[in-house]
Amino acid sequence: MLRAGMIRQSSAGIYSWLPLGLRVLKRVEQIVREEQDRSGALEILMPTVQPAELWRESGRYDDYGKEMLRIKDRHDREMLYGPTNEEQVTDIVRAAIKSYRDLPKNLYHIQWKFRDEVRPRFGVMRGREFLMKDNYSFDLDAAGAKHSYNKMFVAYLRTFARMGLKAIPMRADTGPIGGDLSHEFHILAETGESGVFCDRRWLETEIRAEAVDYAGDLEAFFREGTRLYAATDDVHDPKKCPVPPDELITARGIEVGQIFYFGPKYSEPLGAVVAGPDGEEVPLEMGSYGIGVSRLVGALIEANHDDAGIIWPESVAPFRLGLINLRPADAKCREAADELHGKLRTAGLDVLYDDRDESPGAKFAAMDLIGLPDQLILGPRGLAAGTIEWKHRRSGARLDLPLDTAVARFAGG
Ligand code: 5CA
Repeated sequence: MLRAGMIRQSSAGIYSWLPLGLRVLKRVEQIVREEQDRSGALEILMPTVQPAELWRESGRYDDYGKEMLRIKDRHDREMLYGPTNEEQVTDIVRAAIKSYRDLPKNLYHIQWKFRDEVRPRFGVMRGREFLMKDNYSFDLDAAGAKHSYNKMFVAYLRTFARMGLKAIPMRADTGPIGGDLSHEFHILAETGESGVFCDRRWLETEIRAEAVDYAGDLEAFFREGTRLYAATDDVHDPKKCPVPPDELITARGIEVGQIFYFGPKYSEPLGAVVAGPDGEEVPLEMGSYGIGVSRLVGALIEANHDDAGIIWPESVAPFRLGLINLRPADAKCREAADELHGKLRTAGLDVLYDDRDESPGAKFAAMDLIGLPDQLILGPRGLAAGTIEWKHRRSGARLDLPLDTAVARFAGG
């Protein structure tokens, strides 16, 4: 990411997102958003800086430890840079929702978080400041809360599949968020930070972004998605593992999301209650669900690269096409490349146009490193023959196309 000019480090675990990196981050964010919206979750935006009082109400102000960045404002009021938002969202809901008739609700935001990690590393994979999608579900009872959990289970599988990622749902520990039901979604990768265990059959199992009726019963879908054993090393117990050792894979994983069900853990201490159908007040049943949006950018590269650089899946690529003008100093080449660039853009294609005064070799290397799905390469020889070279980044396939068919080839497909 550094070499491709996507990000620049500001301090340990804190990065600026440069034009190319930001485009990918926004595309990842948009896929996450669309799948949240499709599931019926509502987007909000909560602040990054939160008052300490809220966290005192839940008891987490003291429990959270050094990972929480604590700050004081000019009036000496204790504040914090949010590492997560359970308290904040519960505060919103306790003020707004008083009756079971307003349930269920699922609120999400895509907002920067800060965790003062002991060892920030692997760039955006474990940062201190990072972008997370986090949402919070509110239900009247445990059955409703499980349905909300299942919805997110499905939405997560769809989200990652749309990015071309195979993220395996694994039983996981709940850590400082709490509760007793949790799954982490892991992409298997040698560079992954987490130790994971799973049934060998996961390797051949395809995860599809199926269309699902979120109002219907999702339990069958959940059971199917958890049929094969998969667990993180925090909860994996060799003595209790149902998979025989020779059918079990020990691997590394990148955790791109985690979902939690924790019932009334926050609603009870914060007094987020609703009147049930019989008029009795009950604390809300809650769950929370996170996706590491900025981490996903790194995870996508881990899953899609070769020695020359990144190979973006089309769904998240910063630009659909790269256009290289091999000879910008040549008037004919410049005219033809400028004209093609204009036509491609008019056809609605995102094009990265390299008309720099650099050697062809440097341009090829940069374009491969940046990893756009397709490249169009225009030079004097091709131009004389009325052709342009097309290179498919992933397969490496090259083909000379008639220049006048180049736009039609990529527009609308
Ligand atoms: N409140 C819950 C769910 S919303 C929560 O905070 N869950 S979490 O701790 O599991 O974080 C959600 C996701 O954020 C993780 O699955 C991971 O993908 C991402 N994440 C967590 N810590 C970092 C970090 N230091 N750098 C980058 N991404 C991170």
